[in-house]
Amino acid sequence: MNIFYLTLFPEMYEGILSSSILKRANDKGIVSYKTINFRDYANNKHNQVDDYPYGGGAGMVLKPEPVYEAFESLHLENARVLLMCPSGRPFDQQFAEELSTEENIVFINGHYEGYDERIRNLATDEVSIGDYVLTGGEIASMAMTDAIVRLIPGVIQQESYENDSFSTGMLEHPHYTRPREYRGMKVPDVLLSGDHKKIEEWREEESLKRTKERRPDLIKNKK
Ligand code: 6GU
Repeated sequence: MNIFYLTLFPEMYEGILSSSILKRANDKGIVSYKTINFRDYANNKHNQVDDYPYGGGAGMVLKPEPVYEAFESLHLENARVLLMCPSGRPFDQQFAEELSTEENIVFINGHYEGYDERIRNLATDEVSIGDYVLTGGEIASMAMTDAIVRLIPGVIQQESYENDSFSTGMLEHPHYTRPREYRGMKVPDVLLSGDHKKIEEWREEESLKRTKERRPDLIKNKK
C-alpha cells in the first residue's frame, strides 16, 4: 500500500511514521509513506494557499489550485482520496478494514476555516474521526493510518486483531499477566484453572458485560 499525505505541515508526520509498528510496516516493504507539501504548488508570488471567502465572512478558504496540482503530481490511476473534515463520514473499524485492502490512499488535509468547494471533486470520500473539531486533518490522518496499517496482512499477527474491540462488535474482555496478586488485587481464579472452555465462557461473559455497561449502542447496532 502507498499512502500519500497532502499537507502544509509535513513535519507533523515524522515522529509517528518513523516509530513502532508503522515504521516496521515500512521497513518490511508492506507500506510506503510520502508527504507532499502543497504550498510547493502555490503558483503565486507569496506562495499563498488560502484566500478570503467570496461573499464575505470570517476565516480563510483553501484555494483549489495548489491541492489539485499537488494531487496531479502523484500521477495515480486509481486511489482512495480522502478529504479530511469534521463533516465527513465517521471513521470506524469497518471503514478501516475496507481501506486496508487499497493499493493507494491519499489524505487531503486542510488547515483553515474551510476548503473551496471544488476541492471536494477530487475526493472519493470525506472522512471525520469523531464529533469534535481539530485544527487540521493531520492528526486525524495519522490516527487513521495506524488503524488501517495494522490490519494489512504481515504487519502484526492476525490473532492480535481478530478479537479487537469493534471488529467483533463487542468490547474486549479483561486481560491479566503476572503477578497473581498485586496490592491486594487478584487475578480471577478461572484464568488460572487451565480449563479452556470455562476461560472462553468467562471471556465472552465479561465482554458482553463490559459492552452493555460502557457501549450499549454497539449492542443495539448489532441487532
Ligand atoms: Cl478529519 N478534520 C478536522 N479538522 N477535524 C476533525 C476531523 C477531521 N475529524 C474530527 N474532527
